[in-house]
Amino acid sequence: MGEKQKAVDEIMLDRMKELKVETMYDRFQAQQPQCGYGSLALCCRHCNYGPCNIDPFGPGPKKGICGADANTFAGRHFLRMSGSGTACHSDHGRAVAHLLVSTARGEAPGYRIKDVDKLMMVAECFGVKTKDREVNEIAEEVGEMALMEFGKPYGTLLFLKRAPESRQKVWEKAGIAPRAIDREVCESFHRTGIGGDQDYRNLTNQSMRVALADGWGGSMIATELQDILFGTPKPVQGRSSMGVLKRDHVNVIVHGHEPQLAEAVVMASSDPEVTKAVHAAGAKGVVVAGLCCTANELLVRHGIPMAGHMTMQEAAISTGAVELMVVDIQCVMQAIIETSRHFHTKVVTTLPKAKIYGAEHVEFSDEHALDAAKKILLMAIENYKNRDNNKVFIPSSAEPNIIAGFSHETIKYMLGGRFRASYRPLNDNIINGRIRGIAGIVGCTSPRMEPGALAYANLAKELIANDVLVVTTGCAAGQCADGGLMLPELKDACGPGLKEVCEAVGIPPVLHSGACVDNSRILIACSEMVKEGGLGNDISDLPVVGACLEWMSEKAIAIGQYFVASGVYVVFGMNAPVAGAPDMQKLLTKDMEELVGARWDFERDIKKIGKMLMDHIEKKRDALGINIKKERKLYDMAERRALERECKPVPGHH
Ligand code: NFS
Ligand code: SF4
Repeated sequence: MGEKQKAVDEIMLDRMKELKVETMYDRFQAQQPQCGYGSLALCCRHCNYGPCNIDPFGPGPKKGICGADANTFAGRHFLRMSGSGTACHSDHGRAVAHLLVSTARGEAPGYRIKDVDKLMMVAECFGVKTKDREVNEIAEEVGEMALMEFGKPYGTLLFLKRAPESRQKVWEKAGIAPRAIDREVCESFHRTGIGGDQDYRNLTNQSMRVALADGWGGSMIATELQDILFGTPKPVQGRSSMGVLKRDHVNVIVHGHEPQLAEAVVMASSDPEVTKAVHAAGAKGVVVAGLCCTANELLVRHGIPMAGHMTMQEAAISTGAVELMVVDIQCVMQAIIETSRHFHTKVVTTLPKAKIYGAEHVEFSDEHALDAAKKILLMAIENYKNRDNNKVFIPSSAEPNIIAGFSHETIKYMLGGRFRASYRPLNDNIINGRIRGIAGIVGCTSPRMEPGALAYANLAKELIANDVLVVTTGCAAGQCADGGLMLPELKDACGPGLKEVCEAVGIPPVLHSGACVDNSRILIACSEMVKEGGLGNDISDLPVVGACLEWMSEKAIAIGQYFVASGVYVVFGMNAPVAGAPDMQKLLTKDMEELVGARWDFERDIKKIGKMLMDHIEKKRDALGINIKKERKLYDMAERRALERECKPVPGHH
């Protein structure tokens, strides 16, 4: 590869080739060419008259057997993806709500309420009384209220009122304020069956509503309740790279999404019985490392190392150094069973709703989490003796030290200082132009990109060089970490304005905010920026953008759609999932702007995306009138603060 230093995924891929281990890149090749109808959303098999195809170019059929046209095909497809993505994040949120209730009742040994402040905040938001009540009593009621959000018969979601009022009005006017979460998911599937909703515009309204039930519902419940149980992320030092696995240790990888499993494994790893067994097995200790979003959860809360992101799960096993990979749900590829057969690695599933044929199963429950976690660790230790040292290959690539753990509370605290946590300094720095805007870089990694291409990391570099502050989550965050972008020294790669701010505040220019469900933190941050004043009246006025370059999961579509429906311009790489239906595509990429003040863009050429994002940021800045340099340059931050004390900012005036 010439002079370029190889990235970990490239190194591992070479190794897997050497060992003749099949990879997702091989299977990706075997799938080429992929079905054109499917790629364009012109395939429907929602009933047994079908499958039906629509011919986009030639003389073939333009309708399904029921008469559904291309826009209906694509509208239904898009809604089903949004509904399915919402179901994933929300069912995860539900599990956390159950855990909060059982913890409060003392029925989940090992777990406890860690962040009482956040509990109080959520209690207030839910209208739960806190005065003269025990913490556990409040927590139980908050958990039950959260569970009600999934199935309440009347009203809209309680967290919606955390959005700026103007945004709530947009939702009301468009008729897309989500009701109970399960109801929106259920209705989405109802409407997309044969003979249901057959107007792509109406279908898209529902895809916004169900996606909002994700962002402001299921995902937000997951994030906030996890913070209550496991702690709100604060900046921590961590490591990311497969190099975190150790030759002389028992290596256990926790893979999936719901942090309750991973937290239990971490707790159990210091159990005396476990420590004793490790030493008896001749190992120096146990390394617990994360993969995919579980990794992000562990990293931002505890600084526990991250072994990799989505497209690296087979590679992690192929180090030959993993005694056991324990998984819960989402983004766990069935292929890892096959990979594990090349090595001594055991794969263990834990949830009744997610078994994999060929894996061992240790059932995990709130009541017996610690026991299950201990059992799993002992299985891993027992397996240590089966490791074939000749097969061990741990890429010794630099293990970048990273700083992660930027919840929206931390950002506020770091910016505003201890006594006056506030977004004021951030807003001021955006107004004075030191920071041009903020980009959320989120989402999956894909074999459609060459290994080592580091598309997210390169985009992040381009943005920070242009004074755009980057917030990142999910596998995109994992890749940015691998790209060495979360080092504090990186401020030298920033434009001069952003550099100054990062230095003053002590943050890296790329902020790791957690897992994919934690994108809800970005919604809250945007809402608070609006409420802080000076940057317009609504989220859609902010110079804020979102991007997902290598999307693959339906969850990514739900996330994109809730950002757009919340007023944030979003660009996705890869193919547009509705490309065979021009009106539907125009609705997403143009007409949605009139409805909700924001829209999608899809761009295959990843290199163009940075410019699209920056153009949008500048457009918003122009509209806010903050690009008139002479007005703003006169005030520095201290003067602005002084000014502010006299005249409180009126939202929307600048
Ligand atoms: Ni998000 Fe996380 Fe990764 Fe994509 Fe999968 S792990 S929830 S879906 S691939 S970012
Ligand atoms: Fe064909 Fe209509 Fe049935 Fe879809 S719903 S498979 S388009 S007949």
